[in-house]
Amino acid sequence: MRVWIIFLLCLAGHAMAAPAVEDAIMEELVTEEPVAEEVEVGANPVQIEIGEFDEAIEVVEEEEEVFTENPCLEHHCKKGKVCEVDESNTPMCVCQDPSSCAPAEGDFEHVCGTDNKTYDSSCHFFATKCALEGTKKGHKLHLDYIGPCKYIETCLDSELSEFPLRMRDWLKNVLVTLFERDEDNNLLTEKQMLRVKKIFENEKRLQAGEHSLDLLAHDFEKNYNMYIFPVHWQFGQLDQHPVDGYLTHTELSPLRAPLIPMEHCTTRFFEECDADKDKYIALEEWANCFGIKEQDVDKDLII
Ligand SMILES: *[C@@H]1O[C@H](CO)[C@@H](O)[C@H](O)[C@H]1NC(C)=O
Ligand SMILES: [Ca+2]
Ligand SMILES: [Ca+2]
Repeated sequence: MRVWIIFLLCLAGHAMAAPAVEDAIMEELVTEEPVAEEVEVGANPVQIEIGEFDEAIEVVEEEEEVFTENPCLEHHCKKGKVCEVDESNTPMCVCQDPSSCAPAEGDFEHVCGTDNKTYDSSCHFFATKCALEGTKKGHKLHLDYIGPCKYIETCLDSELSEFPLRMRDWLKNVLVTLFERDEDNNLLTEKQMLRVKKIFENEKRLQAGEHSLDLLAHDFEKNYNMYIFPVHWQFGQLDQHPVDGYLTHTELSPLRAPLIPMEHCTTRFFEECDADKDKYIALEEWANCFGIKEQDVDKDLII
């Protein structure tokens, strides 16, 4: 169980921040898991790479011929595909056979698809998805969350309203931690640093820790301005493929996938966040579901 939690947190850490701050983010998240400190993050054998969920990132196939022995060495394929050469020695990406994926070393490598089927690993999942490419079924299939499929409790209305309270507070703390750790200025840009500095130096800031929902709600009301930037920042972190002011299911994955097994309101929260139901979460929708007022939504904050 412990490894599992660390695994999730490493993932969350990867998605949200640079590896150097993973343990800090872990501290933020695992307030009820005191065992976390004993485990060395770097030594965790089950860490997976940042690109693990980037199913939609098509690596542009290279046009020019590369005169190397094996043309596949220079030819990158997206997840679920592998490179093969045809008769004329031209490399191309073809669907990977799931049986060629490395066998999973345990449950913690399993992933659950939106078809509520457990796949041995994300490799197995993406290989399967590739084989369904072009079909309606393949189009609808996404990686839903990390871990074997399980029963996820229904999220009640009252619980749903708690989700943004904790998430906002967490985002603010992640940023403050990044600021504190960022001696070399490479975790945050200069502009971001200035914004977070203001939050960090604000004496009224609610310190990181376990807080009641009442206190979180009260703080949001009183110190509303401190939450505007963290909400924008997280959106910018996710809106990368492409950077267009909209989050696709895949772009949201690094945040959702590790969170769903721990927070049963995750799916419903992000579903309802897409207010116009067009399958994309626009910045305005995102800001709104975190309680940021319309007049404070500012594309320029995403730098
Ligand atoms: C998904 O699968 C799990 C495990 O097999 C099961 O317990 C759960 O009820 C399923 N969920 C849905 C929505 O069918
Ligand atoms: Ca996008
Ligand atoms: Ca939308």
